Amino acid sequence: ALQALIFDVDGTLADTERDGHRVAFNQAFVNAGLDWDWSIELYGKLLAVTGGKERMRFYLDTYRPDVRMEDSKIAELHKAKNQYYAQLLERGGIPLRPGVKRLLTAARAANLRLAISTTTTPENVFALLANNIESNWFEVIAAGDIVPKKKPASDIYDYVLAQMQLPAANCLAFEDSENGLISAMDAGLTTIVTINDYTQNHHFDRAKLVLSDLGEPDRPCQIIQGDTQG
Ligand code: XBP
Ligand code: MG
Repeated sequence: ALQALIFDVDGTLADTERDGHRVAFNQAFVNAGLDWDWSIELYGKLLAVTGGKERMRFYLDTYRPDVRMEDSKIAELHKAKNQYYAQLLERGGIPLRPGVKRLLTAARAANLRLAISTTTTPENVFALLANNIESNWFEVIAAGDIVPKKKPASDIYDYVLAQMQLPAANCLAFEDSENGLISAMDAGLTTIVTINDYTQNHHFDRAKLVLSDLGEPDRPCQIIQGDTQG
């Protein structure tokens, strides 16, 4: 039987990328005197690489092969980015996606266990939750560099399952991206995808169900792929 729900964060619990992380990255770049400016469109391409530090390295390798940058400098920029990100969330910048709070509340009432499996830095998860719900609703918050290989590797979901001492068959994962879906599926999890602007053209063939979002009573979700039987 179903015992736990495991959630991705960025793009799934909230639309944090375009108006959150991306804006914060650009603030960090300006503040460091760099002329990098990640447009909405470019950021969509950069999202192919998960993890903020890894994303900056990918950007340099791909678009600025002339620039040399130490890992320590990238780590410094990443830290500054996350501070800007936290400030942005404190201003109430980013709400949870439709249906998220409703589902979490219903799951708790049904005694389902809850966990988080994300590529983002732990502080970013706490910043998002602090402005929306109690972080103690989640018994495991697996985030960032806690595993060496980020999504699409299954490591972060494997880690959550090990922590919860649950077989994948008793859990359901929620994701928004192809990298996230691959990660969850490779950990053996049945996965529901809620798409967003950045991920709507990703391949979700292996998902159990693909939805526009989790919906609200006055604004039901659209079923993009899959059926509701079984
Ligand atoms: C999304 C990501 C993250 C965030 C930024 O991960 O790829 O890299 O864009 O986070 P998920 P950091 O959807 O799995 O939560 O800068 O803190 O790495
Ligand atoms: Mg995501």
